[in-house]
Amino acid sequence: MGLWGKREDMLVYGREPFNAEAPRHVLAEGPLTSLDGFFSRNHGAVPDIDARSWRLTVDGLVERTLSISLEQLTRQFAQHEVTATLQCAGNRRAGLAEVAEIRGEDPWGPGAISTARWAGAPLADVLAAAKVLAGAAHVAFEAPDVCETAEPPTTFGGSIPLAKALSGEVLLAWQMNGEPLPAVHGAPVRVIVPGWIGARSVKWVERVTVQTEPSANFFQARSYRVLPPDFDPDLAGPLDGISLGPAALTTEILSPTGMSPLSCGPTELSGYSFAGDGRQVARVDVSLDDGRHWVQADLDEPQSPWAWLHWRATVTLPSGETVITARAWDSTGAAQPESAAALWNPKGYANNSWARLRVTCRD
Ligand SMILES: Nc1nc2c(c(=O)[nH]1)N[C@H]1C(S)=C(S)[C@@H](COP(=O)(O)O)O[C@H]1N2
Ligand SMILES: [Mo]
Repeated sequence: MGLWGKREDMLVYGREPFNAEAPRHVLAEGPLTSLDGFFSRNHGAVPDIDARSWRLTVDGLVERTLSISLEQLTRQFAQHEVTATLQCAGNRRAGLAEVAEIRGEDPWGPGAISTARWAGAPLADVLAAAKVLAGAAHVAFEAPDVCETAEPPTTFGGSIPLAKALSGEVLLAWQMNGEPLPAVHGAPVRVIVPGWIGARSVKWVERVTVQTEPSANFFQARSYRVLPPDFDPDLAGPLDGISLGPAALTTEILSPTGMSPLSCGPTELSGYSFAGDGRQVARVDVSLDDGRHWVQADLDEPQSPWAWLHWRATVTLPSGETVITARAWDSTGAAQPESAAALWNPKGYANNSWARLRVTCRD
């Protein structure tokens, strides 16, 4: 077994902070990702938290400030389950790095995305117990892990608008696929914000603050923002660029993997598509001629409105080299953008351009 209980074949970008994604064939295995293949994205060392002394503070614009133990959280609030896909804003960054250099960020492939069945208390129920006061607009989360590479070093945090926080799908989760939440995924309790970039699903959460403004934490105010292409991220000030929230519609090809030559003829392609907050994947097309002709893929039934779906299509691959292209449409009629070049941004976020995979076939 690898680090943090992960598979040996994970692609590990760093041991501490631990950052790793599964190879394509693991993501293709099914609608839920096994715990040992679930990607992990960390900005600091995994904190050592004693679940017995852990407490969650709920404060800010609330009538009653709460301090909740794990036992109180799990016993006094009804347990809800949500199957949700978690995707890092840096998923598929490698496609942007091919366009132009991206400094200081890991070149994630298609695997900074995974899906689990999360169980926990709806954040809305906990906020109802604290009674949110008038004027509240955002809910901020704080965790104790420290990112040493931030300027200056800082703990991790972020926020979501109050409307999202009060929607039933946002959880304070203590279980993942029926198991207690593993340490690397935020034990004892993490936030799960379905449909939003992974950074808002704060792990090891210790404090929930209801406030008028978004979180001033580095990871909300300065990082996870789409900067204009000509901005130097080191010189960008707080609130420069566009703050990322709801995830962008995206697609990847998982099979074939592009690693070894194929035999020509009918070949089954498969992959994932994920639509993000409040939208559904409505159609997936594949092309063998870079989008001049498209074939519609068959879609698997998604496990929930918050989960990716897998799709498959059979195409006849010609001899030699072919670039397979795939793109999705969502329930609003929007499609993915064609090129990574058009989306390039200095921190390499939100690459949701068409998936492209080069394969070679032999007769
Ligand atoms: N406390 C804390 N929460 C965090 C992070 C972190 O570094 N510290 N990383 C965030 C990011 S950027 C992502 S993509 C997800 C990754 O969750 P995972 O490691 O469970 O896959 O956690 C988010 N929550
Ligand atoms: Mo992320």
